[in-house]
Amino acid sequence: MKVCGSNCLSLFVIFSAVRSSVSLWDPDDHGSGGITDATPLPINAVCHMHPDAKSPLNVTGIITFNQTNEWAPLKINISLSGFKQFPPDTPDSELLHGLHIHHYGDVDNGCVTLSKGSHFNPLSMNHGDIADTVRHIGDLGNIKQETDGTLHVVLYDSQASLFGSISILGRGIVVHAARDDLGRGGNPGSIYNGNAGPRLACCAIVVTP
Ligand SMILES: [Cu+2]
Ligand SMILES: [Zn+2]
Repeated sequence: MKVCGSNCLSLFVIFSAVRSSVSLWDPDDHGSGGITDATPLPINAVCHMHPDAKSPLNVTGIITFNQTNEWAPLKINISLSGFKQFPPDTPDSELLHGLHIHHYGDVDNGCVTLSKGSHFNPLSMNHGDIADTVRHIGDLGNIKQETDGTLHVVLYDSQASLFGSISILGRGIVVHAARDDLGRGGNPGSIYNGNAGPRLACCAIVVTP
């Protein structure tokens, strides 16, 4: 039985050409390490902070996340600059900024999409501090800037995680202009969002090697 004639040869030529063109970019595209669902722990993630379009400041920097396994605490290393500068004797309360993981992480349109969702809250809790049992998973408390406008803080968290069905991967982070009242403000906004004021900058949490 004749399945194909001269067409077979041209089909083979086309197939070979596609194969060879694929092989030109395929190895680089998938990298040499090849992270897959079966790749063992740990997970590292990063968030590249960019200023909100409405902010008068130029807060930028990087937040890195490292977690060795799903039971280990999440290490959050925050290094930012561009905050307002203050005199050396400024009280701490003026140097604090609310930091939240927000539900949405799409930063293609600046911080606009993040503002359409509130804090990441898959367990339907009230707003609180990072050290509280009752809190949004996205509540990372307050971080304190230096008077020179920089900020270097390392946090360890036992609720936010890079693992599992309520992972923070793909969510957004917002650093706010004001101090977060941590749910203790005694008004409706307090247990909802902590009244941390306008957004200074935001970023998306993405996996990195
Ligand atoms: Cu927020
Ligand atoms: Zn919250």
